[in-house]
Amino acid sequence: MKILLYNPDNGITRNFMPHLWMFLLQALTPKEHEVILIDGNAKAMTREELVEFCRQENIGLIGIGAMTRMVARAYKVADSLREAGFKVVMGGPHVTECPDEALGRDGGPRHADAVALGEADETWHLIVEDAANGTLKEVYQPELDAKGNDIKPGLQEYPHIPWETLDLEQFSLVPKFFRPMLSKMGAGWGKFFVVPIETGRGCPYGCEFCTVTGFFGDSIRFRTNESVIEELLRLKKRAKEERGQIAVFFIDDNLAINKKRLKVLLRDIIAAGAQLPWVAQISANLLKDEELVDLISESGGKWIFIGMESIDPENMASVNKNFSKPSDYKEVLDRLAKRNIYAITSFIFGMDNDTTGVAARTVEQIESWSPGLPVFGQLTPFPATPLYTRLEKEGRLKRPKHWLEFAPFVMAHTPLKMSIEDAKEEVNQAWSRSYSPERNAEALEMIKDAPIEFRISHFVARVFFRGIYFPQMKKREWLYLLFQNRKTILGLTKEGVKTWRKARKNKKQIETIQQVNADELT
Ligand code: B12
Ligand code: SF4
Repeated sequence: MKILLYNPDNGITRNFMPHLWMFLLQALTPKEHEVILIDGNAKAMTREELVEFCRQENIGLIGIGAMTRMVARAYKVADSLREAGFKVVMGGPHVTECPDEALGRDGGPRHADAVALGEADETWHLIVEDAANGTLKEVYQPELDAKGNDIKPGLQEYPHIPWETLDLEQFSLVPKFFRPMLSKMGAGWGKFFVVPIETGRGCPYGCEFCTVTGFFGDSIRFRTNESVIEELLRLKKRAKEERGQIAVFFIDDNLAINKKRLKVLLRDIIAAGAQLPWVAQISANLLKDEELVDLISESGGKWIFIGMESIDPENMASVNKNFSKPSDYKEVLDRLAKRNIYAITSFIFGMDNDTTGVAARTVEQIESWSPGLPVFGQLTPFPATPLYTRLEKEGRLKRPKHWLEFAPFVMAHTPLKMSIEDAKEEVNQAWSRSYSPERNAEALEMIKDAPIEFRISHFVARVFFRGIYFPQMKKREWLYLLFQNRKTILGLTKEGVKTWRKARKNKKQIETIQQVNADELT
């Protein structure tokens, strides 16, 4: 049987990183079946085109995964495919939280023939077998323990994802028109992929707005260090062979949740020479350890995503995230920046103690810290989170099924001290100010003593991150952006060329000395 795994596009950015679930399920599919992957973020297709594709390929089962944010799109795609007679199974966080919605048991239309609840590592092969035998059931769920909770898959036996041979072309982050020029630079920058790798699952912190503790559970499970390192080494080899760049996103929700274990993993990565540039999510409270930050740096850590949420401790308490202290943020970022590691700092507006002006107040503080890449969003009640339940009880949900009428950056409930429109405006202001050409120049000035390669990568990251809120897809948009930042680009280019010439001169001098020494010896 041929199986299509499909991830709908997120409606904002086209291209960032492949979704791990697709590659994982592909690797877990019994070998007699063929699996095709399509990520709508990288390969845009209309619903008609997708139906036609499935007809031509004679697809026997379609698996669709989606976060809450893109579930409405996922339902539309599923509807078109089911109308054309294909069998659709849906999985992922949203349908786990709202299975009745996907199955049409809540009075709404039905979108899926079957749903996979929770982690599907151990149920996927059953779904495939049942679909192949024409006996697909409605609900697939992991086995339950004595307390009625899902038995979570252990990650000690992790499947082999063949990153070394997979066609990743659709995920290259380098715009096509830059590729010929960039492939000649240094070790080669004609292709740049970010690849997701998980080293563990689960987070016990239970922040009020987060689905992770509910979905993956509060017991943390890890892969073996050997299996993570083996995956890294294969990626490293591929990057070298293709004269491109591969960075890794360790997608664990809190990579340092067990600091002792992370330190051992990072030491093992260093010992095996498996370093690739990497980014990961780590909460601020776990980044106070100098030894850990040293190891992060030595093992290739470049960017750390930190869910800072708010600079107001009252807000942090209101979402059960008291363990992360705004008063620590500056010190944490400075500690990272000392090692040329920068932070992606995530903030949420529209919390209960936020008032208008929160963007200006927050950005002012951010600008006084070592520069990073701030990202801004609004508080969103995802289904099955404690936040959703609280707001529902308080009668504050304006759009209880906000995902069915998805509106970017529009809150689904009214914050206590500002309006929904205010919150949207605050988010907009924070993005515009943080990624303006002036701010980009200022951020680079703040790290002027860092080696040029770090400053270039910082600038490039800023230009890409801006795209989360202001997507730049077309050549014209890119050129305009580069024009706006021309002073910074010119400065970096001049210095880059100077450094490169100096390095080339030094190399020549060393070669001449070596030649002279060799001549004298013969
Ligand atoms: C990596 C990641 C991202 C990446 C993008 C996704 C990517 N390309 O991988 C980035 C950083 C861009 C991102 C952004 C966002 N993310 Co995110 N992200 C994650 C993260 C950390 C890992 C995802 C992952 O790969 N997990 C590992 C895989 C193995 O797990 P999985 O995807 O759940 O898949 C398993 C099962 O769900 C199931 N399954 C999944 N799909 C399917 C499909 C079928 C057919 C079947 C049978 C089974 C199945 O099988 C898999 C194996 O067991 C998760 C948290 C987490 N730990 O999952 C949050 C998470 C998915 N993100 C979340 C959110 C909210 C967001 C944002 C909306 C945040 C924001 N406010 O901006 C944005 C929106 C993204 C956008 N614009 O598209 C929420 C989603 C909650 C929800 N109910 O939708 C999560 C769960 C985190 C959280 N704090 O609650 N994210
Ligand atoms: S620390 Fe991160 S992953 Fe863990 S519960 Fe809080 S927001 Fe979710």
